[in-house]
Amino acid sequence: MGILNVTPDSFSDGGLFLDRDAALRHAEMMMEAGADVIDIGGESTRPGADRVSEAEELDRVLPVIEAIRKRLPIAISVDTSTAAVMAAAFEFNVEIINDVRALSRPGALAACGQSEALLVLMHMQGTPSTMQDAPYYADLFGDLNQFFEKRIEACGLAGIASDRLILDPGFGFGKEAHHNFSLVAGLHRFAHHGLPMMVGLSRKRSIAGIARDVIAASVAGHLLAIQAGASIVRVHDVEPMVSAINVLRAVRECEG
Ligand code: 9MG
Repeated sequence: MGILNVTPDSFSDGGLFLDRDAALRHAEMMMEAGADVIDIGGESTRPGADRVSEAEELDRVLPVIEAIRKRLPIAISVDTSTAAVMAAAFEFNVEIINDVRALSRPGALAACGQSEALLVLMHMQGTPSTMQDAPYYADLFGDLNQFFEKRIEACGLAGIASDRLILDPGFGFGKEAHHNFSLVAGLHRFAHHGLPMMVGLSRKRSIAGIARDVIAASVAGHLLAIQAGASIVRVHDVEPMVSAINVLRAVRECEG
């Protein structure tokens, strides 16, 4: 999954893709590099980020969704927590809603219940403005598993079938580096939910904090996550990620 942030303050790409044509070109580049999905987001979720208005988020993402849908043969994911944005995105038959708040904002469950899109339920402790203020877990895997159970149950009550759900531990969302790396190592401990898992480590602080080459380090982290059970990786740098996945596939094909 290639990341397309259409925010002015995104921590990794500095809002390069606010302009619709630049966004389209970048999406096309990621598609040509091998991305299967483009994840379009108009509300920054970096630590300390403020909320944007619904109108502003719609203004940022809708023209880009429309342009990509018209011009590129690629699946679209929309990174949003806002029910009105979800509803508007469904008019373009987007394939995935990627919600870092796991459909907890008012109206989100109901909006998604009206669609057939796949839904990413991500774990976050706190909110983007406070989440990195000394995050603490009494039982990291127990807390996340309980969270996933509750959100899967809430989806079921809203009439959303569990085969539409994807789980994401939310690297960097209310987690210290040691939490993030423990989650990569223990990703299999979420496998009993029987749902696909997605991860996003791309250029995040825990990665940048231990490596001079943040792109190589992101690829390595994602590859380890795939080995541990992830089936979707959300990345800025598609080409090196796809190259690494090709090697993994070749090795797996030759496994005895
Ligand atoms: C929007 N966004 C930023 N980081 C993310 C992550 O790790 N997972 C998901 N699902 N979305 C993310």
